[in-house]
Amino acid sequence: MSTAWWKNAVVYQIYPKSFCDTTGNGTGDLQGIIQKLDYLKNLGVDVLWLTPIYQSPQRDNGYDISDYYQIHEEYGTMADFEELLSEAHKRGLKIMMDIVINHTSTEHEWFKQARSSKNNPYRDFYIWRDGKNGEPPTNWESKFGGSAWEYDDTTDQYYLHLFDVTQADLNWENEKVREALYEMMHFWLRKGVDGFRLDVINLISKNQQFPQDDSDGRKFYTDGPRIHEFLQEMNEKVFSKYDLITVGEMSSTSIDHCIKYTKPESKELNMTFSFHHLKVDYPNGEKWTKAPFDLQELKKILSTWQIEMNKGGGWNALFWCNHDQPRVVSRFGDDQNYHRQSAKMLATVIHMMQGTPYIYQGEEFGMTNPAFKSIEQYRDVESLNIFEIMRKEGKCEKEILEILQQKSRDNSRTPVQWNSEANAGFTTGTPWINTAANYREINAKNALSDPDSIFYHYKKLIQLRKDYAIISAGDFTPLLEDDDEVFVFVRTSGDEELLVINNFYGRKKELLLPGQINLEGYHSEMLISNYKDSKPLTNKFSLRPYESIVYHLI
Ligand code: TEU
Repeated sequence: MSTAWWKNAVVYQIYPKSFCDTTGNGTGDLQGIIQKLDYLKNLGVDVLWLTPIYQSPQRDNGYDISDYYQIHEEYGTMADFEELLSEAHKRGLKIMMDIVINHTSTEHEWFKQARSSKNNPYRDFYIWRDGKNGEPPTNWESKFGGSAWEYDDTTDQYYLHLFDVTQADLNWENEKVREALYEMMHFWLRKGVDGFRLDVINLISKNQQFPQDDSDGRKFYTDGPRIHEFLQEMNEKVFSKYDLITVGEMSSTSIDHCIKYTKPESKELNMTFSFHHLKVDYPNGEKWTKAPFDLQELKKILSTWQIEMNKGGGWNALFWCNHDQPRVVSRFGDDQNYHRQSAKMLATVIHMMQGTPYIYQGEEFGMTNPAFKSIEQYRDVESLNIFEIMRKEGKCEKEILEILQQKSRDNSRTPVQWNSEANAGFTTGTPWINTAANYREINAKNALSDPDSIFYHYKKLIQLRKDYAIISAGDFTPLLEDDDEVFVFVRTSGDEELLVINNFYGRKKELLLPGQINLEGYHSEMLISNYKDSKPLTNKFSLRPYESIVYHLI
């Protein structure tokens, strides 16, 4: 039934906790999203992805679900959700739910039953193993630090948790688990939701030997032995019955697997998020260091994924930001001296590639990292764990705080800056996490009243994707691959071309296009740029700081 409408769509991610609070309790809610639907319609996006809104103790802000069938009470009620769905649909906006099925909260009824005795019918819903000589069953590490196994003295066994100790991994080998989860997905689809984002979905199939070596164990469950079989089953039993958008969040995956996950013949998913391009500021793979980013590496990774996924018939989800990543303008741009120019340049890069672009709340008007000064300002379970671990390793507090300022997931979780009133117009109460201090200048209201704002640049990029088929369909070729200041690429479709030029730094750049670009006989038009007076197409450019221009050649 798939019409592949999602190939031309743009998705907007909402982190409800930080989006808009209508009750004054300091936490965003579903009514807050309803209030902002006209704003989102104006931006021009097609789909709204809501991060988890189910009942949850909120240890990991909803990625720890205690009941898949209830709305978390701070967010509202099921009636609020139904109202949101219908108000969104009235405006032609679709709703994508976040499906977290690698694990549940340890407060989920299944886990409570499972932990109570070895004979409980739910025992096998989770992954239990005996310890080895008083040690955990394997040396696998949790993604949030420490062992991935937790000892439970009721039954003298360990359970697996790849994330927080309150996020117990489900046992996908058990058919009853799979059936229960498919039934839950049908429940939401019957309500009328339009798609799913599947959390860490490539981690659900574990190597049943539970081997170990001197690594952290991820190779024994990432893109695991039965992953494609499980996704095909999910597709057959759930997705194939509806016209949906499905995107899998893939933790440290490979291009080959992503092709297999997303090519239509596989009947698995529509598209995947991969994260290799967001590790270019992790020297030697280490996230918890303060480090500059490597543009060469970034170009290489983006280009390779563009070319190889296209060749293999796969489809990319395109993104810079989400609720786990720092703000892109602070990360790969300059949020001080070239806030506007660099935010627009980065937007152009993502929106001119092949795939389905995702915008994370606040990105569309250039929200920045908040530069928190003390550990008391952080809320994220990962950041708080890592803080303790780094302290134990002997790092001084100042150094740890500098690392968190750059790398913490809370960088993207501060309240959406709606206007210059108290708490950025997010809440009339005390926000659950501090607002970035720059909200008086950087906010949605200011952006809407300025025709040259970052917001209108995003709006235009979204519209261009609707107007020019080449933007979603064209082939991708990188130019000037060795240049370490600019990212230039060409998109091609039949006789048509797009030339996309981006200066990634705050200095001028003399640029000569390579000989293979033959401009003779082409009519060229400038589609978008981030300076008012960018030059018509020639072979030679004197680019200004962060200048970014797209030409359409026909
Ligand atoms: O994230 C999975 C994931 O692997 C990350 O991006 C994670 O934040 C990173 O490894 C930490 O260094 C997803 C969700 O997006 C995230 O918010 C959840 O915490 C996680 O799954 C567990 O459900």
